[in-house]
Amino acid sequence: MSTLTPDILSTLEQQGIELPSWAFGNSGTRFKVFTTPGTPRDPFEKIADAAEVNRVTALAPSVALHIPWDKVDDYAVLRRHAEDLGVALGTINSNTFQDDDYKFGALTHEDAGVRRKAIDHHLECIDIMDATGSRDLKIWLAEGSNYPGQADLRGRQDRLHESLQEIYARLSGEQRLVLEYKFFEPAFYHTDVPDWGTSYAQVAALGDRAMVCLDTGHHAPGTNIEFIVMQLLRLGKLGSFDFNSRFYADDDLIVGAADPFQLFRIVYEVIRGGGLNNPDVAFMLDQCHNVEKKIPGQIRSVLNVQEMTARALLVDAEALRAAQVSGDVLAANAVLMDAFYTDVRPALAEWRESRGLPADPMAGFAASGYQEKIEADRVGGVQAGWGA
Ligand code: LRH
Ligand code: MN
Ligand code: MN
Repeated sequence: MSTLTPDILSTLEQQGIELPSWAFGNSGTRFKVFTTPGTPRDPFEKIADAAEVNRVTALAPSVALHIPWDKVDDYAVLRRHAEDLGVALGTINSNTFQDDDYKFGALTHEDAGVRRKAIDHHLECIDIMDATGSRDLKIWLAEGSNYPGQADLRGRQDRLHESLQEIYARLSGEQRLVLEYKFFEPAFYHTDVPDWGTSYAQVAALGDRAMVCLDTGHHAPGTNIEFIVMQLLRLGKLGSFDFNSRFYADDDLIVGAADPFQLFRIVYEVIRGGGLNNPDVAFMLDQCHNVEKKIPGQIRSVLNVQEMTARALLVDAEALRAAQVSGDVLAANAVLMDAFYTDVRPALAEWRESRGLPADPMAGFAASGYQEKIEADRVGGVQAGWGA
């Protein structure tokens, strides 16, 4: 355990990464959805699969739901099912992107009747949060236009504000609203919440319990995402991450797969911004496993986040600061790179074993027989929602 100090290990022990229920369902591109043997047939089975990820990693204590993909008759029953398996129900995601009524918008729509329907959907999501014990309502809006002149850009911002205000007013206690931005897609000319600035402006107008959600795949290529992380933390408005990785656009690949260094830099700014859990920024995954097995895909993902967190915790903050103050460019850069290049995997494996976890969770899961069992037991799994 040479590289990781007791301080670092106790910080890592508190790390929790929320899994998206939809990562366990079938998904694909607009060209083809491949079915995967063993795919869950209902939300109960998705949660059982998520609990497996937590069982072999102790890193994934909660599962995010997407409504209506995860609609059930009784959310208290789903909650108990999750708790029996050692996990909690987490963020509730609304969905206003798969209904014909929302072709020209939902919370921003010109027609008050359509806005009413979309607001009511969010109020229903808050009722679900009351039953599941969830803290966060996550809103991503697929709203925008394809052609200049098609939409009244300014009127839509005003209507968005009014709609969000009504939703926000329904939250109670510790509940929060997190507003996710995305620079394009499905709309190609303008998007109503395209960037962190718009999301920030909208949530700042609501109140303290409204925050920004940063999905790492939702920026133009070359965007300095860690700078946005720093700024939102500085402003006290970073509520959550949707982690994934991308080569081109919103690829939803395994976090840390395309650019581990970027993940390291992002986590470093979280730590620099106050620590891993202070302020309380939810670490969530938002991924799809189109061609690889889903449970191992999620295990790989949470391990990638843990590894980059361990490396970010290794940054010698004092040496870095001294180099920055003295204007020693190369020394400052070297402090960061020394931490990034440290292979923490052997130390993490040893630490896991000391806590009764498999040293290699990928191997631990493979040896458990769970994958073979679900492949034999489950026939006719559901789609994650994309293309459904
Ligand atoms: C949109 C998005 C958003 C949705 C999820 C399924 O691209 O990132 O978070 O809820 O994908
Ligand atoms: Mn997302
Ligand atoms: Mn996305």
